[in-house]
Amino acid sequence: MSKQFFIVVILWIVLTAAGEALVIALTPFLLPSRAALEGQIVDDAFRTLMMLAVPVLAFVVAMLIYSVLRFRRRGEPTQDGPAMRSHGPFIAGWMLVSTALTIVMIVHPGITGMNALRAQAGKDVDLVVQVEGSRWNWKITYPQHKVISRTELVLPVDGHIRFEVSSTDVLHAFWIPSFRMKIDAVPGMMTTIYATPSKTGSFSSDHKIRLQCAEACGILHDKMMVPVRVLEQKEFETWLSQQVKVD
Ligand SMILES: [Cu+2]
Repeated sequence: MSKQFFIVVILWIVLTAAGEALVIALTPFLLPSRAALEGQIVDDAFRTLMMLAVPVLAFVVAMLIYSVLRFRRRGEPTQDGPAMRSHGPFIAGWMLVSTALTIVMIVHPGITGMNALRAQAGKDVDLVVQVEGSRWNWKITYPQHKVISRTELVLPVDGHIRFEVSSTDVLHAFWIPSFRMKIDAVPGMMTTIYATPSKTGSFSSDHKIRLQCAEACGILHDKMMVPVRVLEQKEFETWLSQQVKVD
């Protein structure tokens, strides 16, 4: 093993170990608060992708650091550098590893994560909530209870909820950051997404618990938000009973 190769490999291992430690230590602080069961699947996928990305980045940085230090030139160059030579085995190895990593990511967390979300979505639905976006507000309907809310989205904790999402004008997107669930609101069609709130909470104490449009839909796009409130089942029923019924 040449000395150059040995130094780069050692540097790579050290940077990878430091990077993985940083991912493990910082991920809980980087991610927004989580308030739905489905969020665990998404967060696990995020962490796995970060951990797979670290060795790739570490290799590039290790090569860069070594090359900058080892092959640095002091003062102005007086002539052209040596011609570039291609390194066939190195390129083949790089392609092979990149392709293998991509396939791993497609299988896990790609397919395994989608299957886990699909299995979660397939559970019995406790509540249907229709969410209709229009520039620049959300209309929230509880069709089973004939209730409409335009000022907040109220949900029961531990209830498996199907959101039926639509739009009256342009593309919007249904997004509750702390649920990690997002889907387009498309004019002329209904899209569905499922979530199971896992803890009580509200926008007033955590601004990630909000329904936010996530599609640039016009000048007031960022204001297209309603606060979310997750209540105990009993409190949710009380809230429903206090609302004006519509036909
Ligand atoms: Cu919008």
